[in-house]
Amino acid sequence: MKHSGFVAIIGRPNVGKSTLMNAMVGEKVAIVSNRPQTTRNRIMGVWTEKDAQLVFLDTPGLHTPRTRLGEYMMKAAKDALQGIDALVVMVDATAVGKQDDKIVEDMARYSVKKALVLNKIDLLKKEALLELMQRYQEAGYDDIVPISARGGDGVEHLKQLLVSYMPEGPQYFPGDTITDQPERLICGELIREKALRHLREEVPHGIGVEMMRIERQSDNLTEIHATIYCERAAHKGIIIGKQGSMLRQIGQEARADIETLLGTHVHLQLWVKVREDWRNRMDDLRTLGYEDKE
Ligand SMILES: Nc1nc2c(ncn2[C@@H]2O[C@H](COP(=O)(O)OP(=O)(O)OP(=O)(O)O)[C@@H](O)[C@H]2O)c(=O)[nH]1
Ligand SMILES: [Mg+2]
Repeated sequence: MKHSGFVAIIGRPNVGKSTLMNAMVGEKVAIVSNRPQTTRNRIMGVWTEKDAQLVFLDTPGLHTPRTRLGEYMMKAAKDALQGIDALVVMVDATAVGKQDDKIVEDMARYSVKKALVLNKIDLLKKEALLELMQRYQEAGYDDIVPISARGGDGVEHLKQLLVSYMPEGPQYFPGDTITDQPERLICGELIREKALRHLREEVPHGIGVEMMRIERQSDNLTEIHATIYCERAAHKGIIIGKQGSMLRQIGQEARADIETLLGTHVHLQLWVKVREDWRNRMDDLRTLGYEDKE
């Protein structure tokens, strides 16, 4: 192995960090949604070729936490910065604000190689992009890289740049590793993704998924039981929907993705449970996997 190392992806919620990591790895490793605070854990994604390996750490979007879950998320983001070889700081080029400037400034202090990535350029006029590049010229980054994580523009260029940032190092993971997340966790995340996709306003933030059971029944069938947590009785009604229509929709979409992931048919049973204020309760956070491993 010639070049290898760890790359953290940092930025405000919803800028496209998880989309970028998936694009880099070439597989869906982290869930994506247009709701802010989609990612709640540090998620690893690995890309390997003959003489290079990039280990990406996708992180929860930086924000001021209002719950214990939020605090856990911010700690996960901060912890990801330890021992990295390079940093990708990402902004949404169509919506740069004060919070982004603060993050860009704070992260400039890290003494590792750094790329400032301007994402979503597919939605941006050239003049606006040039202006933005000008604005960050003196921000202290090794490169400013405009990309469209979703469309693919600039992604390969960024990857090669990151490889060039890497020190000489070992192959940290076997060549076929793409993530550190167990299958069980990814299944839960896929269910949460579909819930986020269909739910509005404050409901998505209060969603959690507990995987109750995941069991191979045969070579070609997996049985999965999962519980969707929400914070209010009113939310439960919304999640279930008219005659169960919403829950059915979420279940169908999640099942399709899980079948692709596991390569078997899936029998998916979903329940909905109200747990008031679970985002502030340690026992619930632990049950849902939001727990410090140290
Ligand atoms: N138009 C456009 N949309 C994008 C691009 N990249 C990401 N998105 C969209 O932006 C939204 C947020 O993407 P995510 O990858 O979930 O963002 P994130 O930064 O991981 O968000 P958090 O996990 O909440 O911090 C999704 O709806 C994506 O489809 C892009 O290059 N162009
Ligand atoms: Mg994310």
